[in-house]
Amino acid sequence: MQMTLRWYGSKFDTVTLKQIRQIPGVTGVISTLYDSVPGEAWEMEDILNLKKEIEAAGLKLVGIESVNIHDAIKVGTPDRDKYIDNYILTLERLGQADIHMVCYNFMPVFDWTRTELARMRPDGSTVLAYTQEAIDKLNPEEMFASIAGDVNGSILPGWEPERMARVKELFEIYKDVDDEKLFENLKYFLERIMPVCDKYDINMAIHPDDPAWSVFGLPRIIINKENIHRMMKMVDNPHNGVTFCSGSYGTNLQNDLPDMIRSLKGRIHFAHVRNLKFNSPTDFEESAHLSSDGTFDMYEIMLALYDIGFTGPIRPDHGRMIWDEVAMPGYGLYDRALGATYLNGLWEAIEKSHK
Ligand code: DNO
Repeated sequence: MQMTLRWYGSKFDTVTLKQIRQIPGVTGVISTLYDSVPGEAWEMEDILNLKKEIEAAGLKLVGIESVNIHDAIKVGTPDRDKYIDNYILTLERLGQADIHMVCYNFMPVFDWTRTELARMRPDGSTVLAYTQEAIDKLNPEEMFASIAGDVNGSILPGWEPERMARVKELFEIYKDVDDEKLFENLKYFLERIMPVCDKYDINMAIHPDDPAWSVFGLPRIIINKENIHRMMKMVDNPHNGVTFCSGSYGTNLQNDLPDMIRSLKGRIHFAHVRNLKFNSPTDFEESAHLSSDGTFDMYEIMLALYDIGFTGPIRPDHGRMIWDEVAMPGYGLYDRALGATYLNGLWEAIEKSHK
């Protein structure tokens, strides 16, 4: 595996490449053109500039998270091909720039959902948290307003203010889209992009829906083992794979994470590894990565990745806000650096004990 950190680019991130370079064992970053608009083709020059900046800091641009998908593609409107053509152009350019992993999601309207961005834990750290009760009480605009004060001046992926301003209209365009339709539209998209992925050896890594169930009545399909296997079978190509995100699949305690990993041998193209602490089945918070701080057995998760011969990029995921850091919720430096170091430690121990 290759340990990486997500980096939003020098215009948007409080964390610098120099800091990332100093985390032991982190050799690459996962980045994106954060101000790109879904549906537009990325310019070659912008891709190369991003790559150059990262390489100048002594790191490698290991993959993209995310190239976002235009709503027309998810809804399946008649103009979707134009946006898929642009997506293909972006993939072609990424391939030409020697970038071979793209993380994306197929969640309608929002990306991930949390009901609190700064829940205080007993040690004084603050974390992202979710309660179903809060979701059931609020509509999306109310929820956005309730978390907006805690963003620390950052723009949260999938929760951009321009998008929130159109939230009613977005719900309207998804009104006839159910799970089956979403699967169909995902299949159409994947079938169209696979030839370019084959040509440039680009691994597509779909990110799970987070939380792994329907929110605000919207369909959500990338939520469990059965559905991921359905997705991979419907377009059976090794480039059609997944981002295994323990914190997202793990929101549903029915998901057996090590078992899911073992069933995905050869198709996990990217791993996000983090822990959650459940206070009840419908209330969880994002704990430190350490097993004993949360609910998951992180050793078993890393062991499962080891057992399937995982060699792809991995990153610690959301960190707690600690040591008075002010950063995008979940994406500060300190706790993610601790997470990377802990995951590297587990990996080293697993490797050595298997020799
Ligand atoms: C949350 C992230 C997601 C993820 C996208 C992938 O912190 O894991 O925003 O990047 O869903 O497209």
